[in-house]
Amino acid sequence: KKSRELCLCVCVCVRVHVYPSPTLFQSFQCTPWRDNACCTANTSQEAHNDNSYLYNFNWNHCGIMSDKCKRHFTQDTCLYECSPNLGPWIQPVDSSWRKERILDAPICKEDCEEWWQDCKDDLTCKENWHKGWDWSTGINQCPKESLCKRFTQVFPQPLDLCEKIWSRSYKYTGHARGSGRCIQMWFDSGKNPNAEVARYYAVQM
Ligand code: FOL
Repeated sequence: KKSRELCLCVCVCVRVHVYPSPTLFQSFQCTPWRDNACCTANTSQEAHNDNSYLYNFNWNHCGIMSDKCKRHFTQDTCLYECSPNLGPWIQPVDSSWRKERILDAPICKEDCEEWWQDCKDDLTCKENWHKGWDWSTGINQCPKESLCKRFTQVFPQPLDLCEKIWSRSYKYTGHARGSGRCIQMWFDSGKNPNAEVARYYAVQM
């Protein structure tokens, strides 16, 4: 009983400090976007769930994905769904599940490298996670011919992960976090560095 009360106390404290906004908009890893976001509170919550209604996507298609790896996919979902700064890289597409995509958004070197490092010990059966799954059970499973391998076998370098996994949503850049030349997946609430990056590339393009 005591430990339950302690847990409740911790949860309440976290809420008070992390979500001061009366609307409780956003959740956990999507909070950096809470002041200006393209996603709803519902979507930001769903971004944290396995097999969320967003795309019914199963991260655990080759055994349970480690937490340290999954947090990068959650962060990617927050950026993809919530960022108001991806305009220069939005392209129209004609597919069954979306009318627009992002193409070649210049992801910061460190964000890509840390994602790759933290997923090194995890397994996957596919290089492009957008296409070719077996959806017969309603969630994506590895197709018969695709064996589970280490991420490092499927994605030898960080560039391979960031560029190939979502069909070139991202372009790997040599640019560093804070340079104003690359999109950051991770940043602290209240100082979104990606607005300046979008402005820079919008002028260039
Ligand atoms: N993150 C980023 N950065 N870019 C993205 O484009 C992105 N997309 C998703 C999640 N995070 C992203 C969405 N993921 C299917 C598979 C994955 C997915 C959405 C949909 C899917 O239904 N694939 C079918 C083909 C569907 C079709 O192309 O018509 C399949 O064959 O597996």
